[in-house]
Amino acid sequence: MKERQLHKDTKVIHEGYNDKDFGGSLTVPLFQTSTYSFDDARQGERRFSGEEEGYIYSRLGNPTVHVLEERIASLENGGGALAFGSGMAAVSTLLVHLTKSGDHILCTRGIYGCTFGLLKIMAEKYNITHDLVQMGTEEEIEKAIRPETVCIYVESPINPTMELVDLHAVVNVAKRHGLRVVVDNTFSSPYLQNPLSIGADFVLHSATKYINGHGDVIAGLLIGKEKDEIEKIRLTIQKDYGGIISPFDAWLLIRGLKTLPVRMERHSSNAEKLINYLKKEKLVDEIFYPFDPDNPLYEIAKRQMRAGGGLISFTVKGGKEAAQLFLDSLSLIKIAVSLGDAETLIQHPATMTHSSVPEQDRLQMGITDSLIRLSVGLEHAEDLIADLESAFRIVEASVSERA
Ligand code: LCS
Repeated sequence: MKERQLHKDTKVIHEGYNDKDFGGSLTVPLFQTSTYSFDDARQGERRFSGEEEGYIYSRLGNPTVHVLEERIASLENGGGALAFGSGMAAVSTLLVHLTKSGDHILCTRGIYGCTFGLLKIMAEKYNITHDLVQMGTEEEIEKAIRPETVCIYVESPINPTMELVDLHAVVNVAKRHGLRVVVDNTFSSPYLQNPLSIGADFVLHSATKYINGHGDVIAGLLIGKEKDEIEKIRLTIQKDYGGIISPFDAWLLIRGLKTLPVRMERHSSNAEKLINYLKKEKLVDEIFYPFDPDNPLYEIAKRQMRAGGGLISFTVKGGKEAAQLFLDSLSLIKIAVSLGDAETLIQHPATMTHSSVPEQDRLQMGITDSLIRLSVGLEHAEDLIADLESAFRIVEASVSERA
């Protein structure tokens, strides 16, 4: 009988785990151990030489982490996956794997602030250079490729501007030039977008965000098209740089992941209600949301994403002062970086997540002092709208007082 492909909603709960292998334990057991004893010295020798499969030491592999890796690989339609102690550990491990001194990385014109910081370190210390470019068309991408370019590094939607990049266009160009494509899929989660299915080679996640979903873990995931390459990274850069996840954090991610589809549906429907409200607010200038029919890139969003997700960016009239007063005037919505949690979080990218990016680069990324990023949580939309509304009215009163 042909094996039927399970839906993602089922895979997040069952993939990569057979309870019968673990005494019928319904949930995945937590293997909180640093090492594993061998039956005898010869077995230790065989495990180290690769002659015999089995666990050696938890930096090289752990049964709880293994279930998480199998599950996420399947959800992203990949051949294999690795779990890390942070999203940045996943990003840095992959970029070290893909590059050597003299190479060049082509990036979307916006990237997360610490990824920008990592690229700066790589340029200054190891002569691995990069360019941040707008990837609006295939021609635009093609023009930016240099003889030394080895990979295209993409965020879509881009943190924090929510600008979209056409993944099909990126993959087309990369194929013509023999370049690897890396997509940081943090903002979409594997439920809304699967870049490997479009032709990317690697997908990254800050699992701190939607994958965990509960604001209590820092973690990263890397998924690759080819299992062999992922296993090579496991036994070289991940092993020797050592940015692995703890078994307990992997266990929490397995728990969080089970509700990813229902959470993403709710994040998306809440966000749509909030943009409908924000569109009517006179203190709001521009709104950036993938599934907004007024978004000029809506067609791209529909082609590569299942729904818009929970992140909205918008600009407020009155610049930094108004933006900060707006944040300070909220009560239910928390002022915090991070995203993808049950709680709605709001932040000011210019002075928070992207404050380490020099002003000129920041402005080129589209991060002005008026930009605010909202991570819409799972609360009732009416309560969130009421909180936003009362904060806007405080800002309005302050502006008219000064006028
Ligand atoms: N990639 C993206 C797109 C991110 O947004 C982040 C973190 C990372 C990678 C790094 O992941 P981490 O090491 O924190 O798990 N983004 C954050 C943000 O926007 N606010 O706080 C952290």
